[in-house]
Amino acid sequence: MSIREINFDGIVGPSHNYAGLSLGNLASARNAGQVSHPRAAALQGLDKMRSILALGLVQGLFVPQPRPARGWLAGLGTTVDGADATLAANAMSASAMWAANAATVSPAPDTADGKCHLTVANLKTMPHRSHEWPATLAQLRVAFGSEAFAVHGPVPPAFGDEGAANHMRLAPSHGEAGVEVFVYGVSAGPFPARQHFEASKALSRLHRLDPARAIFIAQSEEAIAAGAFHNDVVAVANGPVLFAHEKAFAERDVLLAELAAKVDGFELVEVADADVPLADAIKSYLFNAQLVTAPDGVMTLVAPTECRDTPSVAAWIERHLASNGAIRRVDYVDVRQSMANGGGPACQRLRVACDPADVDPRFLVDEAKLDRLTAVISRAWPDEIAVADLQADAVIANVERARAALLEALDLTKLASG
Ligand code: SUG
Repeated sequence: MSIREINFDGIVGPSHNYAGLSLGNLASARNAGQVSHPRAAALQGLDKMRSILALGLVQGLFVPQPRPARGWLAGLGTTVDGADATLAANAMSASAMWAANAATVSPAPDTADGKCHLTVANLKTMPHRSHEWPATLAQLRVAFGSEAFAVHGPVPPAFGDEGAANHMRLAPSHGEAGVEVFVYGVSAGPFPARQHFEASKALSRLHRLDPARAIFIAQSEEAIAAGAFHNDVVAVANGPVLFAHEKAFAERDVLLAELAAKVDGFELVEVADADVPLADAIKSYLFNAQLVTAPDGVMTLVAPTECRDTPSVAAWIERHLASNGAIRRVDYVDVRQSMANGGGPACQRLRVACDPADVDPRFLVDEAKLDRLTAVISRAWPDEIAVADLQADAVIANVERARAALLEALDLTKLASG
């Protein structure tokens, strides 16, 4: 078995829009009411996948969900036409594009039964995200249908779970036993804490982790209040390296002591608030970058272009690269359409360490497949969507047609209804 890191990116759905639905997500609030560009958004996502392939990594995808979410509206006793504008927007969100919130993943070397465990996230805190999980689960069951995986339904909705965005894994290498860090939120001033401690504990049990190698740590209240609605906005891990803002965690010293004791070769790359204030970290999404080890062994940060454009962040990156630190290369990607809704490069991907041979190949991509997807999206995705038009018949027909064309191109029409 050869375990490799695979990033499964959510293809940006044709209903991508800026309805401003996520309280505590500053970009989503700032851009509420803007006209979105679904085609450009999806093409930016495909270009990011090409950047990852170019590094020599394996790349995967998830498909957009059926929108509008007609079944969810029916459960609320209404329809697309009958719903008020807010409810309709909740049913039209393309938020499943942020695959880091699809599930939490514990790779085989960490689990008692030697399977790679995935638990779909219930995303119960935000209405527009709470109806994602059934279609996500259907997809996980196909992509990870082999014996090598154990796919779990959601943790009961009493406890909010937002998936891998609040989970990090540190290990000497992807194929070795790791330490899993579950980050939860307690209280957040004006904003909701989305990951509940009980949900994190449940995940560690469901995934059959060794309790000695699971760490539970609270997000700092200051980080959530500053707009870090998910931990992956202020921290990311790769191999034995933790890259984090100094204000990410409530009990920073406790976490670092545990990691130093439990992870062979643990290395901290910490950014001081004096160098990059929390507000700049959140605006630029420095930590919502993909920190990956290319096959040539070079640890690379695939960061949003906003990092280059934020002076404190650009200066920090320059100093770090010159200092011979753990991150040896920084590549920039333009995912501005997603960023405007608070989703950076790392939000768009679910990282799964597994043997690529165990994954349904329809969920893996190469350049040729990306070319085919580019053609479908260029032809079928709407150029733009105004929030006021989210219930318009023509918009809805276009969104449904576009998704059907994509499923057809990927030979995944069995996912048509969810
Ligand atoms: O849940 N934005 C998402 C962004 C998720 C980012 N994911 C990670 N950090 N892993 C969210 O807040 C936009 C809201 C709208 O469509 O109006 C939104 O849902």
